[in-house]
Amino acid sequence: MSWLRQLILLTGVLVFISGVYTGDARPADSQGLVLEKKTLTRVEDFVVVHGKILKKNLGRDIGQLGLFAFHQGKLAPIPFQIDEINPEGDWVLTQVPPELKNTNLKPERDDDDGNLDNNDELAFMARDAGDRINREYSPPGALAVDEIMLRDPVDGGKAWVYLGSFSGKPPLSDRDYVEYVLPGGRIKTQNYEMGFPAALPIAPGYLSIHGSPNIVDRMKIREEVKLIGIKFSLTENSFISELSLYKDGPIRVIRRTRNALKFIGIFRTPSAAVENIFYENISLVPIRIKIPYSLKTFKKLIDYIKARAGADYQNLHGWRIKTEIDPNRWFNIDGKMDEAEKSLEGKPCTWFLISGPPGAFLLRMISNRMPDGSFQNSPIKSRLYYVDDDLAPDPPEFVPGQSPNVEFYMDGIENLEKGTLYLYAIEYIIKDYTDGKEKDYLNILDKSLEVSAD
Ligand SMILES: [Ca+2]
Ligand SMILES: [Ca+2]
Ligand SMILES: [Ca+2]
Ligand SMILES: [Ca+2]
Repeated sequence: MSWLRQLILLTGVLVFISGVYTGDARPADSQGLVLEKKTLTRVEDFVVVHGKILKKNLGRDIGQLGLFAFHQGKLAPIPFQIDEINPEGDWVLTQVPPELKNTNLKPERDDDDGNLDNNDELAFMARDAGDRINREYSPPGALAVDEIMLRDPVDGGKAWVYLGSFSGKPPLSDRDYVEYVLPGGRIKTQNYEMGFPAALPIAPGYLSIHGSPNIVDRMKIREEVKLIGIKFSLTENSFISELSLYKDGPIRVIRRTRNALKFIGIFRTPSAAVENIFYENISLVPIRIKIPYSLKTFKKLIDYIKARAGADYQNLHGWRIKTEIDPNRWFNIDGKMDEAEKSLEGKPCTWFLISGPPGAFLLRMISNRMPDGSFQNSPIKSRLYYVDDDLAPDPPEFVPGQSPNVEFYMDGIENLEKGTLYLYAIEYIIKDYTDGKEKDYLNILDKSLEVSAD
């Protein structure tokens, strides 16, 4: 029976070897390495993590930090950027546009000059996050590692990324989602291209989505103020706007303009910095306004303030629009106002969506949130201004007629209190739009991803 013994022995050895072999052959996805599979399904969100929760890497040189995710058996660098914010809460912008090289604009520095601190921001795209892995495998050569977890409050889906610091240059991804094209500062991504007139670099004058022709006539700001019986009016032409510093990373471009207002050709307000932020699929204008005194104090002097702001479009015949007023109802953009469209005028509204053959875009006006998404008590409320009429001029404009002109009336300015106010306009460029898909985009802010770090 020695052959039987040998067979048993051989089988045992084979089982043993195959066991060992199996273990060695799949180190990448073995039980020991992956602790939890990625279940997060959201793909459109960007993620911003404040330095203060990245405890393991706080104080370290930003140039020596790398971000990693585990996908299909491999831990690899993913695109990210860390943007510094100074103690006053302003962006630290480090790049000077070539056309401004001979001015006194200089790259800015944070007070710790390039280290990760509490208010600096790590930014990356949610879809790049991956599986959760055992800490001892992450990432090779790293001196310290923060494990960052994303959780979708809608369905509980999770995903992870790993921020590691190194003794020299970290391994980096070579993917770049957004391009800043100079001179002029155009934005180019897979989803859209946006350009700005030289005379008014704060306001986009060119927008192509997924290869469409330019759909923008111009951005409009129209304001009428009556003070102690005297009427003043402002348009976007009342702004003096100049291009300033920027920062162009793989995830977003932060583009600053400096803007002042001129009144009746004589007065000029001090100029204020405004930053627009551009991601691959989202453009964002967060405005931080410091209000030096309560406008309520002057209420007796103010007869009224009427203000509206938004965009007048072009080349959109055949597209459709829906709004928050009745999210299930479409209106045809055809250069004519019908009765149903007229009923939209002046109704409370914070978003609209326009959809056509190349894709769709969703625009939100947000006045009740702080930059971190938490609630802000603001007297500002928005209502819809909507005119789809090629024959109704609204000067000043480049393309005569409103085709359509979609803006927000901003009510309540006269009730502003002393302090800091945040206002956001956010535009989402949506690929392969299907009816109802805006819910995913509204969730980006309304049910934002929860971020924690360990
Ligand atoms: Ca800082
Ligand atoms: Ca810093
Ligand atoms: Ca119409
Ligand atoms: Ca027009």
